[in-house]
Amino acid sequence: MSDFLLRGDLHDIDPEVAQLVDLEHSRQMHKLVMIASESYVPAAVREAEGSVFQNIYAEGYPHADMHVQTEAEILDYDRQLPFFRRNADRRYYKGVEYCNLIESLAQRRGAETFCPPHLKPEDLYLNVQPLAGAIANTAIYEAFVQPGDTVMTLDLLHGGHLSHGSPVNVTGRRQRIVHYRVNEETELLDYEEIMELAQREKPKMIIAGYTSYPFAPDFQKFRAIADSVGALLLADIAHTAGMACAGAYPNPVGIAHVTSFTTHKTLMGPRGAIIITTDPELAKKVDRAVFPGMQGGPHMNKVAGMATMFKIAQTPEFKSLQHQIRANAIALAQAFKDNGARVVHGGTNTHMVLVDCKSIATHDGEPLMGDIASRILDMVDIVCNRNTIPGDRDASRPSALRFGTAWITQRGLVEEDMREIASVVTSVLKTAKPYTIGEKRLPRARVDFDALLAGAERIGALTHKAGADAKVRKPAYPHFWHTTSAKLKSRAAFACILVSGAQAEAFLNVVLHGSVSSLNTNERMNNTVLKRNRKPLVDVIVARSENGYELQMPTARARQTIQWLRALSDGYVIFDEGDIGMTIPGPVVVQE
Ligand code: DSN
Repeated sequence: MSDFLLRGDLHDIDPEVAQLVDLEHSRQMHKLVMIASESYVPAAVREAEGSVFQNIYAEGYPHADMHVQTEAEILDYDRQLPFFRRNADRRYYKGVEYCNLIESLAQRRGAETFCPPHLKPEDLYLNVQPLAGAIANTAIYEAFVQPGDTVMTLDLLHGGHLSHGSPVNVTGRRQRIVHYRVNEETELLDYEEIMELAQREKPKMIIAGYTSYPFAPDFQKFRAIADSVGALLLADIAHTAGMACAGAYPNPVGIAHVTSFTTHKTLMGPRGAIIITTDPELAKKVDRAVFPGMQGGPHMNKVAGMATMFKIAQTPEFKSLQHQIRANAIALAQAFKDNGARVVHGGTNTHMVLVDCKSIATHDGEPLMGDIASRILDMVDIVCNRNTIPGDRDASRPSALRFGTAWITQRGLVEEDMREIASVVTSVLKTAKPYTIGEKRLPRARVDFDALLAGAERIGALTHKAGADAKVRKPAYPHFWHTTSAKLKSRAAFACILVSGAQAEAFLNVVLHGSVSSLNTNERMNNTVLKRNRKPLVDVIVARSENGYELQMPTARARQTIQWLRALSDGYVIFDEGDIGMTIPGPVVVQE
């Protein structure tokens, strides 16, 4: 019988998407990813996430009796299936007998993982269905605060989250949001100030837990503040959930009324979120707010991934990893200080470090800003993000960088590697000459080419040493601006570089000594590639072809020339010290 099951793997059916997946995997292994909200999700979790649980609609929840069952009881198929056939469950569709089991398993393992010593796993109520952290938090607002109620959270600019009442998020529109801030001098949370604010504003809900404040809050103090005004305390440990269940960060479960977290950051699970309470009445409100309040069918494939994630989270290896993540962040912060950069908030006791770019470089009164610094670091293959810090006026002009150590610790890097990273970051960014462009005075900067290249080479050595998924070591990542093929080491006397693209002529007219505008197709001319301050770099023969402009030069000079031309095209290196912000036309394509 013929069917329509559309068999075939991704490489067979869709080589284009397969190639993009391979390239992305290769990028992740060939760069140092230091985005604090990311991690490398283990293959086993991804396998569960890619499973046929994806196919199922399971609106509702497992049978309430399953809440108290142990893992062995949940997986006792001989008992579970007759029970399901006779009693059904709290779901709307049939065909969910295994969904009940996988969801109960994820809940049970999660309860065991987060259970504080004074409670039993059955005292914890987990909703594992929220599709994302912001949705989990919005559901919590839905469950516990009314429109117009006051909610107290850390200011986004000081480290709070979009879903902590930012005016551009739904959580900032229905309630009255009051922000606490870090102390201006210490840049740390000041519990007396927070208590005073709570007494004055009488919030109905207080949120503790942050996306870019690098110290753990004191959840006991927050609970005391919440109790003093009758507020509900929400601990949002999205970033630090993995550390919390490993004892590398305080576990708020059993202290806060409600705890929320995403599952894909330090917890290294699928993209999704979980809400935990220890109060069955609060749990009922949470469940109703998630489904049907916020969502329809849960993504059961992610729930399957969460079950596997929690199995991994209970291993000694995972616990060691989380402690090393923290140790690495502390070493990184110290190394930044040792290299003269200002570490915002004074340090860290989590997985993240914030560095004030203004402290690293200024030029003609213009400070280095976070966006451009993050772009420059991407060129040296360190992936991090711009971030606001206390003192910044708005979220669109952050003056800092946020670095996270989860992913690089997973790959085996340790404290001495953190010192190397901090040294590379500061040695590259110290060469920056910031400037602004346009009426909006958008912050930009350019750095020294040699420093940029040396930085990329040092990070290349670290990524080579770091652990990688065997599957993606080869082929090497092909899209670095700084890599060239082995052919350039050949004995051929001359090599040829092709410069193409709509801007090629205009680009070459700036970076070569002589204009190429007079050159017709199939004509050639002698010319010179210019380096910094328009000094000669290498003499070339330029030939115009159908494909663009061919630059012929001694093979020994080709690699450096390709790197230089690509860097000029990308726009982050200094060409003319007298005119740092001069626009070089581009981008162009520079190929061997
Ligand atoms: N946007 C995430 C972060 O990077 O912190 C949180 O949702």
